[in-house]
Amino acid sequence: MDRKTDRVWWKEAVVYQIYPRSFKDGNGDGVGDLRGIIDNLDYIQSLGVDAVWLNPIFKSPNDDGGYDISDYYSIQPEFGTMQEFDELLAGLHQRKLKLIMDLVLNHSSDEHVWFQASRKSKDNPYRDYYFWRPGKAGSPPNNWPSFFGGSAWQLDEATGEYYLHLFSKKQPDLNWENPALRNELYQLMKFWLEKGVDGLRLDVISAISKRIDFSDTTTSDFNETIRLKYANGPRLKEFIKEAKDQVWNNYDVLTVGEGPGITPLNALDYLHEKEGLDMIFHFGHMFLDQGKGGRFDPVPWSLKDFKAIFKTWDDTFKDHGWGSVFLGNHDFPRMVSRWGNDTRYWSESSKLLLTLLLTMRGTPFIFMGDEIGMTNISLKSVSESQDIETKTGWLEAKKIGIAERDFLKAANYAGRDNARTPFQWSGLQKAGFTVGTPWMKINPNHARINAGFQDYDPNSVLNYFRRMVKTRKAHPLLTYGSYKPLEGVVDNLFIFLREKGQEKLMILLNFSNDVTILPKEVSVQLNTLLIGNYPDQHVQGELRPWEACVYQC
Ligand code: ISL
Ligand code: CA
Repeated sequence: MDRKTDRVWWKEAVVYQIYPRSFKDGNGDGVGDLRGIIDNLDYIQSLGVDAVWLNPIFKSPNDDGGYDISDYYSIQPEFGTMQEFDELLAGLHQRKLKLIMDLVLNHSSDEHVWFQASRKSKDNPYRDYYFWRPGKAGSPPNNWPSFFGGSAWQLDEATGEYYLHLFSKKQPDLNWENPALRNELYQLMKFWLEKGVDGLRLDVISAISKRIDFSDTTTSDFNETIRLKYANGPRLKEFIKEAKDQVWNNYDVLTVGEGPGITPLNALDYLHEKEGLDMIFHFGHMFLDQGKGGRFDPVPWSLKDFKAIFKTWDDTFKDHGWGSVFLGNHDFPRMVSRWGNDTRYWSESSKLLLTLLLTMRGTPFIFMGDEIGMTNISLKSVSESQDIETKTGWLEAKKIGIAERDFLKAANYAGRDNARTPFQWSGLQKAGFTVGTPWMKINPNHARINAGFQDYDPNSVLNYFRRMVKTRKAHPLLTYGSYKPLEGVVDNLFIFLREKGQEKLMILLNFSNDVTILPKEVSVQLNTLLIGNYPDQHVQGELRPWEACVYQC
């Protein structure tokens, strides 16, 4: 039984992702916080979005941007108080906005009381809340690499054993094999759902079932190691089903799982109305420009491959399950810098990418700042990075003799700092983000790119985004209609049809700096232009550089 045609809020929603540390500082300490979000709920509502996905706001030593939780029941003090959380949730609900929280259940912080107890002794009742193994002749138990460089195992002197951490050594992996641990996680999820939270984004959910033989990885391709060794473990479906039975089925809650390593061939294993997740984030397109060395080994990408991945994933979800669509988030560079042209065609390509997000089949997730076309930042040295993945990536690169200049080039193209620069509210100093010293470098281009200016400019990226959201809402076929890409068009054009009943829309995107002639068989179908990203009328028969058009056929 599948609810492909059922109408549910999260299929019709446009979701806006907020990275709280960088959205707005409400108390002048240079760090974004809940007060800053509360004070800008009207701005969020003005976007026309339906839900907010908040990156983790739980107590954390902030080793990995809050993805290292030391207390699942309290708010990160820098972000505010539980009262402010309640105020934020009420403020969202008053505006008919839903809240999706980001829960990290694959690992905790090493400062969590569970881990503090677990490491005390081999027979501590909490020992098996984590994975402890003896080393092998003075080496780690196996050759698994961490996402953040080095081994995925850390020797703990107190008991002379290693503990597993797929991410940083301050993020020990939780042992889902242990039912007592699973029950603790179910309890904490109920705590937040009882408060009225509408959705959960489940961090690295694809990795919660470990292959406890811990056999070595046999590939040097890190994304293959994720797929074969970390993700898709033997009990993954079982654990998701149990969480569904124990918790999620008792609430009207959206569950969207972050699924590195999940592929089109097995994605549906994890999605099910009664026994699985509602959606996953898949990373097919997000690894397109990553070479064998992973994030800091960028390689050219092609629109041909990009289109093929969208087709493959749309095929995966066309009859069962439901897709999510995103082009950026807190883990990836800014979409206009990565997929568009953030110099000469900055405005056109920002709008083109927003058009793709809002006309593609699947629930669109818009990363804060992309609605105003925020771009990558250029770090002058690795020491300016605030991201553990870049800092440890540099340590690894140095070991193999890569020059800082070369590593920095890769980090400025692909690093996560790009997505974490403070939101650019105004052209004033510090971009209207804070009156204090910002925790992270602010992009100097905020003088030109900011929400304040764009709010008043009818042709701004921001107002185009607002119009594009309204267009999506006005045409339910953009939610529930079919998806059919045009094959055989020239490589720099991405053209696809959305159809439902008698209505048919064609979306035409020119991913290039060149004026491109439209094939005859396309032009003859074009009737009324619903929306386009050039202020003046569309020239029949061609697409201008980075031109996006949505036509009624
Ligand atoms: O797969 C990846 C490597 O390029 C990234 O998408 C990412 O590191 C991975 O998917 C897990 O991301 C999530 O968990 C991490 C945290 O650092 C990320 O911010 C979070 O999105 C560990 O909690
Ligand atoms: Ca603050």
